[in-house]
Amino acid sequence: MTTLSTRDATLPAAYSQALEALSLGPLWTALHQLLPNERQTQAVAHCWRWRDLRPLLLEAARLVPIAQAERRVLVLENPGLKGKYAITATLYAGLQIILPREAAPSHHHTPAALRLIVEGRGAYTTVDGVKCAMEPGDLIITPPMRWHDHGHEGSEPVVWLDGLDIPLVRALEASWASQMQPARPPATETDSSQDEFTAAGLVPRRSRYEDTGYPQVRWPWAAARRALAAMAAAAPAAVPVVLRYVNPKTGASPLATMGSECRWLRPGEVTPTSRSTASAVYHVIEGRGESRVGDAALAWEAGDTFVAPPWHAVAHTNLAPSAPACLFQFNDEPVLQALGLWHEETL
Ligand code: 1HN
Repeated sequence: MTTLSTRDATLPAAYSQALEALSLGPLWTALHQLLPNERQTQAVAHCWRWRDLRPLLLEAARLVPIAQAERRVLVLENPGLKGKYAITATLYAGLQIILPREAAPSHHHTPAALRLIVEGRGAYTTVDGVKCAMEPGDLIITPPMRWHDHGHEGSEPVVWLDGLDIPLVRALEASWASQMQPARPPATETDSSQDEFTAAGLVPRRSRYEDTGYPQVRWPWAAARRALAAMAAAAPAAVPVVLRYVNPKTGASPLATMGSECRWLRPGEVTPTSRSTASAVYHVIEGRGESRVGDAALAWEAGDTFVAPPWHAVAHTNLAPSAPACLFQFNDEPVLQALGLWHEETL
């Protein structure tokens, strides 16, 4: 937020001082800053290239022991929000790296997190004892106040994108985390996406997993990709191919604060342009293309992450002549929807 003008230079100095002395401020000096006629954001459109980030992540893994870092993460800081550890006013994003045989300790906290696996195999996240395998493209959520840690049984570095609602939760002064505890062996070998939520429209009458209100915490990319490919094969060219990740028992966003989607762009496809009051972080799972975000043209390829601040017109283009492009996206749409603040415009 920019500093608001709280002084009216036309007032007698003694009057302004009297106001200040009593912790009072004139509204009329700041009214139009509080309620601008155009939507405002300090966040800017930006793309972080995997090509640039990957060597720096591998170097972090050499330089910083996991025991010291607890979470070995490079944070994607919006250039318009320097020092805020935020990619938009409400969302946080970072890239986390873990090496074979490392363990990142267990904690729980009020902010919600989601993870999209970028590279490598053999790592896992444990969410309240449920072991979630991490394969490239998988989505895993850690809902508020669920214990989680990360382990690695494979042989290559594993990197994932973390998305959290920390800037929002901090604005509400509701951010809190437990002390770290050593990671404990998972209580299950699989998560419910592997044995209970394997087909759309079918939910177990009774789950063998504990009822936490979050029946599904992992969405394997293999299943999401199959669903996208089937939809793309059948949908007319003008129909965008987008799937939302949902709680299979309610159809709502699995997390109250963050929504997520995956999108399939057919070769050469250009999407319609739209803007909404939500902010969104995109991650390229496969393919190459370009997205227009406001006035910026962001070229991207697999592994890149880019941000669309609120009310920025967005359109995506798949630049490959014969291959699909797949974009993952997370956003703050559920919050805006719940507060009656969500609007969308097709341009
Ligand atoms: C966190 O708990 C994780 O558990 C990653 O992997 C990133 C960023 C801010 C606050 C908590 C994790 C985080 C985080």
